[in-house]
Formats: sequence, structure tokens, C-alpha cells
Amino acid sequence: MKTSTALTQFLMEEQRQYPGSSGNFTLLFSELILAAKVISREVNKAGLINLLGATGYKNVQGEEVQKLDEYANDTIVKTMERGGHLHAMASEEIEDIIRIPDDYPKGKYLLLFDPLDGSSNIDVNISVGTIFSILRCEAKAGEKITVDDFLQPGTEQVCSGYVIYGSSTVLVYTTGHGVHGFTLDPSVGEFLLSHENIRIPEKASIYSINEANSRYWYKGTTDYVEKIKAGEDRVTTGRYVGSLVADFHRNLLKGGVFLYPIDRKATKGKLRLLYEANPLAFIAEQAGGAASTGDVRVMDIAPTELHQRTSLIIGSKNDVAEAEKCWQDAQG
Ligand code: P6P
Repeated sequence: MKTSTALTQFLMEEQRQYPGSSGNFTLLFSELILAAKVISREVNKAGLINLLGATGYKNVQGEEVQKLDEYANDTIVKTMERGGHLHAMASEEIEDIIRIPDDYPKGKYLLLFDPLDGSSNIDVNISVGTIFSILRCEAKAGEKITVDDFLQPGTEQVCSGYVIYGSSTVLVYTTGHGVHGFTLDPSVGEFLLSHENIRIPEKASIYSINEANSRYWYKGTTDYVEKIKAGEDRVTTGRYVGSLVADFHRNLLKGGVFLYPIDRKATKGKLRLLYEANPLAFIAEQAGGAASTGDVRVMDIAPTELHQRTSLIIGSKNDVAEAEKCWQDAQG
């Protein structure tokens, strides 16, 4: 009988390939899995326990904080701060870095996360997600950590991933050795291997962009969207959920390209580099895809601010390349 592989078992098997490893990363990831299970439980019953709706507060982005946003943020912070594997954290919901309380040991990793991306869709029951990125911490024991320790290019990521809370809860991650997906089986309370070694089709059959912004687009974006819509060489479908994790996950599995480029309204882009674009870019590249600003590879960007935004074109390799060509030709 073929038994299912639980995520924790998969991590242990992956760890055994590195005899010198301390196991700290595996323990850190196990704590993240717990946080994901707790958030999944609340997302799936939010309507019943009055977690829907806004808190009346605004987050560092000036966006209305949904109750579940706050819950997800607090769940991750409280679950992750005690384990002794992190030196500090950073969240989309919080302006400054999140220091580990002095009564807890500090570790050698940094965790950056968007606790509940797409939260404006919560009340209408559209999939939302948690996005996370793990970096090494260069600060030495006893050294005061600063935001500068977080400002590392995406190429420095040790691990990245996301959890999509949809018709089922799926956790997808990479440590640089392929991309693997695990589906939560609520009856046993485990994430079970469901998508081993995900590869994104090289040519997109789906394009995702908010066409309501077309009046603000620069020429390069307009040229690419018109090119893909004219798609002589393939069937192209437009799909745009407005929830990054949902749009990205569908494109990853079926082949697609997602674009949120800079335009005359979002002059620096909308999506965040460190805890949205970089983690998904790592996954996209590990699955055989690509992630670009149109000018440069997303993971090569040298960050200057914790919450900085970026232009993002991500998904099937050939389509990202085509969009880059349209973008660069239009600059010429
Ligand atoms: P727009 C959700 O608010 C989010 O941050 C991402 O999840 C999503 O991809 C994007 O914004 C949608 O933005 O401007 O199209 O509504």
C-alpha cells in the first residue's frame, strides 16, 4: 500500500541529504507548518466566528486591516518567536522589524512574511494566502539586529513558499532543490505530499493582469498584452483573481504569466519585493519559470527598504521573456 508522505517526513528526508545540517531549519519549518494549520482553521471558519470584516485599523501600507490579517500575523509571530531558530522577523503588517523577546533564544535565520495576502477577498470567500521567505542572519550573537540585515537580494533566500487557503489548503515551498506542494488533510492534521517537483509549463496558456489599469500602462505593457491576446500560436485565457497567491498558484500548475508592472499610477509597482515578489520568484525559477521587473531579474534587486515595492512579471519562462522584450523594446 502506498502511504502518503507528510511534509515533516519530506523535510527530514531532505535534511538527511546534508549530513552536516543541524536540523534547526527543519525545526523552524515545523513551527511554520503549525502556524499554517492554525491560520487555515480560522480562515475556513471565519464567517462563523465573526473574524470577517475589518478591525477599523490601518496597517503600515495604509490598508484596512481585516480581522483575519491581524489573527494570521499574531499567529505567526507568537508561534515562531519562541523556537530559538529566528534572530528576528518582518511582516507586511508591521512597519519595523519584529525582534525576538529577550527571554527567548535567538537563532540564525530571518523570517519575512505576508501573513494573509489578498485579504480584501476574505469576506467574499476567495482564496487568500500566506507568503514567506527565509534568509540567513549575518548579525553575530549579541549584535543588535537592524533592518539592514533584512535587505538581502532574493538570491540569498534559504527557503521560500506560500500557503494557499482555497478549496483545500496547500503549502508550496522550495529550498533551492525543486518545488514541492503539500495538501492539508484535516482528518489527520498533516500536510501530505500532493505535488512533487512542480514544473511550470514554458509557454503560458493563461495571462493575469488587472486590465482596469490599462489606462495607466506604459507602452511595453500594452504591447505585450496585445501580443498575448492576439496569441496566434496558442489558446490564451485571461484569469485575474486579485489575490496574488491564487493567481500565482494557478499559473504555476497550468502555465501562465502574471503581471503587476509599474505604471503611471503605481509608479514603483504595487507588490512588495522582500515578502511577496522574491519568495514567489524563487519558486518560479526553481519550477523552471522566471520573474522579472521587465528590466532585471527580480531576485537580483538589491533592496533598500523593508517594504519597498517592485514591478513584477512572473510565470512561464517564454512569456516572461516575451514581456521583457516588449518592455525593453518600448524603452528604445
Ligand atoms: P489590484 C491584494 O491586495 C494584492 O496585494 C495581491 O494579492 C493582488 O495580486 C493585488 O494586490 C491585486 O491588486 O490593484 O489588481 O486590486
